Amino acid sequence: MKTGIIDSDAEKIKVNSWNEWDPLRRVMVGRAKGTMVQAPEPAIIRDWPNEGFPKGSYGLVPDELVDAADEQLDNLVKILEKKGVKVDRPSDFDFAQEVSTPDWNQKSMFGCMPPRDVLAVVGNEILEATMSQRSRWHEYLCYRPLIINYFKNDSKMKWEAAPKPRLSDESFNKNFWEKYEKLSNEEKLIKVRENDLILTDEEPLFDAADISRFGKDLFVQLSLVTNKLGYKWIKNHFKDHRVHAVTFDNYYPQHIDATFVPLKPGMVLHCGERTADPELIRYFEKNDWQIIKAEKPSKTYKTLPRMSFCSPWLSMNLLSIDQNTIVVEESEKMQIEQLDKLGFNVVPVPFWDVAPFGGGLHCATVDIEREGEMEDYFP
Ligand code: DAV
Repeated sequence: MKTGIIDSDAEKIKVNSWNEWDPLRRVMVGRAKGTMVQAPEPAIIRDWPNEGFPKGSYGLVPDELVDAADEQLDNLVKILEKKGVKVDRPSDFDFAQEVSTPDWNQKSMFGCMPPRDVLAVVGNEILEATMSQRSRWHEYLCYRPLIINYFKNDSKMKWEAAPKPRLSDESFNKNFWEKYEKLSNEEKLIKVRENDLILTDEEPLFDAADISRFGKDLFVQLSLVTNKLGYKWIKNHFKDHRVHAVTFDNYYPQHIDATFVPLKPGMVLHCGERTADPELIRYFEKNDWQIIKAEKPSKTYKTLPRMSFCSPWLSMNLLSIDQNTIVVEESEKMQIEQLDKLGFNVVPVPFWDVAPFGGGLHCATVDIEREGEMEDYFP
């Protein structure tokens, strides 16, 4: 099995990443190949009749989409390598397999994109998230060869897996989607604020991409894929951190990294359309952080790529190479110009073809090593 790690650099591996902005040394980049349109399950509805995937059907994402995405992922790898960043890629895996646990049977898995959803790197620890979709229950397996290699070659690395969830019917609110779609926007936001969404609090559930790392402070978004018990588990697990639960005015919250994105100490990019908890804003302002309202995305919901289930706000789903250098999708001209004016050196990279596989530049990557230690940016 190809793991992307060659023996000569094995001894140099050091899992260490405390925030989203310190100088990047090693990163994992996902793959599109093998990704499935997920078979039906309580957590999600996929319905793309014009693409040959009407509700209830499932199967491999069409080759032309896969090839376009893999080309952009490979191109990102080259750019990162040129900048001296080590890049690791997950293994091939047959996601078309039917999988089961004692509680359920699921006709397909999903893919090895986006790794950010599955793996949280907090300091010297790699934490495998519970995930909250049956099709993603086994997804950690495609990252395991890399994780085992890191573990073998890093004397300090901590490796954890959050409790594997059962994801039985009790973990999901019955007929949630049907009822939710009938609510007014105001009613939806009340539910979002209370995290009364698809997931029940039967057991802890979270995706790693709902965690945003600011040194000693971790912000965890309660969302469609992260419940209150998931937050509680994260809070109790990271004892040396201050762990905050946050919500935003977002009708379909899923992952914090297109909503509230740190750029460097003292500066965070916020999707203005998604109002934050006043308490969160106060916390940042009290500590003299600048909250920058992100510029408009280049796309609208109508012009998103085929089969994409993300929002146009992938425009602010960035990957920082260091405090001054940020990789941004190349067609996001207004976002690029804004960052440019703020003094950042922007590296434009074509990446919208990756969206149908679950995200942008931040989603598609997991930083394994950045320089730096844990610092308190909210003293
Ligand atoms: O707001 O469109 C994007 C992040 C998906 N991992 C959004 C979520």
